[in-house]
Amino acid sequence: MWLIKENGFDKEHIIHRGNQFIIGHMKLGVRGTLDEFRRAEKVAITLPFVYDQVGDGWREPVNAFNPLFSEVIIDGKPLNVLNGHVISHEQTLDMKNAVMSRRSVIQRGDYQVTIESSRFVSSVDERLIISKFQVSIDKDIKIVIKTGIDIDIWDINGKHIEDVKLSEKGYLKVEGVTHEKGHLITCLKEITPLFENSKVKIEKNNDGIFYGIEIDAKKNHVYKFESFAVIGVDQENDDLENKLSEVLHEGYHKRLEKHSQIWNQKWDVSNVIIKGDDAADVALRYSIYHLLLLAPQSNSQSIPARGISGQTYKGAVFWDTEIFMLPFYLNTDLVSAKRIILYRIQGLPGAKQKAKSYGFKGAFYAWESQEDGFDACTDYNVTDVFTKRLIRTYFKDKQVHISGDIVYAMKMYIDRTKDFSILKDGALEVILEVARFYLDYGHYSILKNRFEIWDVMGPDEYHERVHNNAFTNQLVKMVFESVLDYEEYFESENDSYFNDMVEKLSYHHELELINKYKDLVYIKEIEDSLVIEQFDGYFNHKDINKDELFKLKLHEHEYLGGQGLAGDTQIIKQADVISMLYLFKEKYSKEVIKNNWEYYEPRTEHGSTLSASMYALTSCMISHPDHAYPLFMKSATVDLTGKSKHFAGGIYIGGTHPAASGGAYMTAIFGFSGLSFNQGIKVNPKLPQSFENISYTVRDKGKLYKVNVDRNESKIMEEKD
Ligand code: IFM
Repeated sequence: MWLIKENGFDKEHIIHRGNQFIIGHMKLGVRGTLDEFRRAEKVAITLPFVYDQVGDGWREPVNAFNPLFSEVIIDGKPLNVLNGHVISHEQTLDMKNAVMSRRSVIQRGDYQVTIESSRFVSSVDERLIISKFQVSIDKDIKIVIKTGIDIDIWDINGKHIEDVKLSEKGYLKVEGVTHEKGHLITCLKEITPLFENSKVKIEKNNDGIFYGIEIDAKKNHVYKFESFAVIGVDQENDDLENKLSEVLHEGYHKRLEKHSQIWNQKWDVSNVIIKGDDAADVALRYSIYHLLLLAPQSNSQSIPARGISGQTYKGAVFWDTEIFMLPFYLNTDLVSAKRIILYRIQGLPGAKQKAKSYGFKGAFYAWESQEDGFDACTDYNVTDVFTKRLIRTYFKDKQVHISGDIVYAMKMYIDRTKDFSILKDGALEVILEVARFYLDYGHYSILKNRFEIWDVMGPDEYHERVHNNAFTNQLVKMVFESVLDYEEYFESENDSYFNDMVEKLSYHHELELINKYKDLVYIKEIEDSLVIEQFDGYFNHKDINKDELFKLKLHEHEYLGGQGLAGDTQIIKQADVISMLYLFKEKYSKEVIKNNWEYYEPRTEHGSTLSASMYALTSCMISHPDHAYPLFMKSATVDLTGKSKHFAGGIYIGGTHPAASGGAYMTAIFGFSGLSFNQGIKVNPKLPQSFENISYTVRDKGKLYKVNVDRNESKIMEEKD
């Protein structure tokens, strides 16, 4: 099943459909809005990793001009799904080819208009958006098709593009510069009208530049055109004109063929087929579709937490990418996996700068990372819904686990690929600087003879400024151990690189401390109940039932963390100890995992879409795939159903959820099929009731394998690459 289809039109679903039907790639994110939609309907052509800040507003990615705008005007008034009587409406995403289409039949007075369109963002030429549009009416009538470049852009903290110039040069052109860094953004558009006897006028106004094509439409005749647009940033603008004329010459279908070939190649190595459960099969494919859209396109790109779906979360990269998405790329696309790592290597100066700004040594990575590792997170990231005042949050300054997550990812990359060269590409320096940061941030307690890490926030963001978060402390230990492991690696290779780096970074003292503390990092005890306390004193918090707590809410979007309702209770926002148990599974028994699962799951809000998959994965580890199944489906369907938080406090946080997509993939592959690489490639299936079979392709150490997991028999076969 390759199609996602929605029938019927409901204004309430406009924002969600924009996310659900997204197309594009890491250079151009095109929300799944309709041709006639404008800023009010949250149309966005997002330019990932091109950021801008206006005044004190949040720094966010720039939304470009919209060349996909087209509408039909009859009797002097636009006729569209928003103002006409919608007889039928269908929106489709063809995941195989990454093409979005719509078909709407709209009635006004005594006539019905049928509008159809399709669009794709070329995966061959990354600056190109291609579409086709057609209209027919069941009556002879004069119509105007208005199509052009809309410049009235939806921005959350904009207006980001200034000095906008409109021109017509045999094609439509709009250019403008961004406010902060003066990036030149250009958009060219041309159409090839495939109908005759029309008059074309050019309209230029505050909304943009448009062709108005006047047609004496004949009953049931189809009027159609193809539209080609190129969007460039800075030096990419140099050959936009050539690109446009080249593509005009080739046309929609030829370009689609080339684009589809690339998508089909991507699917060849990444598709997963679930037999026996169509809903799971399509939901997982949809998750993979998102991960394919989001493959970084250069070494200075990683993956923002809301993908390419707009400006929420400031278009920034969080730990989501390393912990929840990287495993997909390690299995299917090593170029992207490496880029995810290189992005953090490039972010090292930013991370050192951040550590310094707080008075620490080493590298403290950005909680919300933009270009060059700049931290876009603010100290006041949430608004109080009652008073409209900003609430002090501690994501930026206390979620120190981010640096350890990055080292964890580097280690994962090296373990899976055996590509130790990444250490020389900068990963070793990152690891050393992260360890240096933790040495400085934590402290050795003489009385307790242990290394403790105080005043942090774990993945559960509701509990602020806690001591010895189990998750964070395990990561710190892992970072210290990694330093020594890589020291040993270079020694075994007779390579002086490690020692040279120690010299270069004046790291002798740190190395001594790491040797001293690596076995003294305080790892939270396993209690008699086999449960691990999330942080010092967590068990003393009020043990209230989740539903009871929610009943106390006075506002749907009120913030529960910090001083909010959950702050002094045991209700947690998202998997915390459970995430630690998944990441460090080799250190804990099944019994411990089971007891912690049973303790923490009822106390977890799953208020972040990162949460469900960690519970699903650990559920498989304790042989409860049927408990994992609903959590897997929750992760895999979040952007299909739109069932996620759209507000935190008063702040809009909607968009797509690639960490949930990655988590769903991980659950299917590592959970249900039980894939592991530790002792060669192996599976240990734990299929939920509804699955008959799961099959997929996976790369490991330069080889490609076809894995087929059945209830009775599993096969892993090497394939030709
Ligand atoms: O990184 C997450 C965080 O763990 C919870 N809030 C949302 C962030 C972005 O997805």
